[in-house]
Amino acid sequence: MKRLTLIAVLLLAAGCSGNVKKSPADALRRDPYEFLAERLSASRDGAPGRKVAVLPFAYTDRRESDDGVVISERLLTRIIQEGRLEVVERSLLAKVMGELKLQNSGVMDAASIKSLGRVLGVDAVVTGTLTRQGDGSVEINARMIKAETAVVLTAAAATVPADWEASATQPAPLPAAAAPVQAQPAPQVVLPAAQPFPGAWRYRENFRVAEKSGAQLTDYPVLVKFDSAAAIRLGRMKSDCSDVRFANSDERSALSFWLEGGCGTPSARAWVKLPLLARGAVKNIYLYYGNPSAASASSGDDTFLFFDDFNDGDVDQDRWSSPAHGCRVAETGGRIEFTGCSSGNATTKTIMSASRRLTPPYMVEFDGLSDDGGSNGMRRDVTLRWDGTAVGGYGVPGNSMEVSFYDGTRHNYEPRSGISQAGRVEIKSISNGEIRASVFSQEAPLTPGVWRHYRISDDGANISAYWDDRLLASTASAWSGGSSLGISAREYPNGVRAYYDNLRVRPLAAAEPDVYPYGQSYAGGTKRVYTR
Ligand SMILES: [Ca+2]
Ligand SMILES: [Ca+2]
Repeated sequence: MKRLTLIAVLLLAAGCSGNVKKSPADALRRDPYEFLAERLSASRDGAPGRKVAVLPFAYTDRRESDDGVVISERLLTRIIQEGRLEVVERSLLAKVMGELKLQNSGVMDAASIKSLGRVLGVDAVVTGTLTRQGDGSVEINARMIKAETAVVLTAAAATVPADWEASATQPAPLPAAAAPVQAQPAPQVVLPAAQPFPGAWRYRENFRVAEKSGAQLTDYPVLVKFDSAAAIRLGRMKSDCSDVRFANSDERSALSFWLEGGCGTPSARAWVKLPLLARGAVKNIYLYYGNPSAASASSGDDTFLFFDDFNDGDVDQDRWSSPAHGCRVAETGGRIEFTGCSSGNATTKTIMSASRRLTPPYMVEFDGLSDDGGSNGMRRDVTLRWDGTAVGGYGVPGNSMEVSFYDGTRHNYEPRSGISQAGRVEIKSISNGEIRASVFSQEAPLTPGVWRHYRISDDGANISAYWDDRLLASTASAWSGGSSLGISAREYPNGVRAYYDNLRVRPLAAAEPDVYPYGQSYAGGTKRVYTR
């Protein structure tokens, strides 16, 4: 009945509009989200530019699902594209809903809508309910509600295919050909064995991941920051974070992750690999903890395309080969050390080559340290798109792109054809050992003995270098050589040691997914105690 009423409202509105806009039938054949956005944006009440909040939609049968978040997110995007309404940013909405202790149920009483409207300063909120149809599609009933009075201003209905469901079900391990991605009637698949959660884990926090690049991402690590300080202080998490686990949107399937650091701080950093993040999807993932008998499951090898934490004291032959050796390389103290690579102004160069082939787009990240034993400093080179050959007395990569970071204390030192200065980055195109093009960027002199974080992104067209998350230099490159990755270091003039640690390579999307805590308690997300 209700649905019929809404459709009647819709048809009436269309019939009365009197202009030559497309009929609802035409609109429905177009894009259902666009159709809804157009209807809601065209609400009679209020002037253009009205500010609205789009709440997560929910199923009428109250089943637990990500679907409402995906749908409201898509609708929000279309409303923005429609350009007639101002929309509250999602993270602000989540924060305010958390502070007001409002359920994300999609159905809200008048008082809640009024208080939400006041706090957010919006004129109206968009809410909606979902009904799963027999063919697996989802019927959306959306309403625009005036915040001041909680009166429904307009309503519209549409049916959409559940085309995001691949992201909510099981990992699709490798090529799409082998993975049935037909829409299933329900995303809440109960999985058989080997699903450890919740089991002995007593606490969990809910995070959401929003796909932002417009492409389907597979085996994609995302950075999840969580408040380990509070959880440890309350005795809920082990002090070494070894009981930390992550689960996919089914709340059960374990996700590979690597704990980068920050255990014991309010901003612990974990990279969590999502088997599949559908285009435009917003999905739940869960952080579990509170299992005193759990041992660490953090694994960089399982999370990244290529990884080395240099922790076991041996340079791993299955990870690295050394096509050009000139100085000592050793794993020591949980990092890899380059030392004795030069004497006076003469430099030699060691290149370690990753055994795994890597093709853009990807992101290389590592931590770097230079000790303070030298009078000048250390140059650190990362070679990308390398054909694997080394030429010249110093083992220069034959054909490649190379990013060099200069860690040191002295300016205006020229050891070679290029200009080496403290605190510089250089991106070079190298052809048969000759530098063809070079981009420099100046940075303040570094403090030796301090670990810094380095990133190099290669999206296939541009190579960009970062220090401590700050972009320093970027250059377009037409070079499409090999797929080897090399690392090296050389000192000026002598006595300096250079270190790499936590080197990893991950796939790179055109835009990183957004990861944010989601729940009633904004600081730290929702903590659920499992009672058994
Ligand atoms: Ca090793
Ligand atoms: Ca290490």
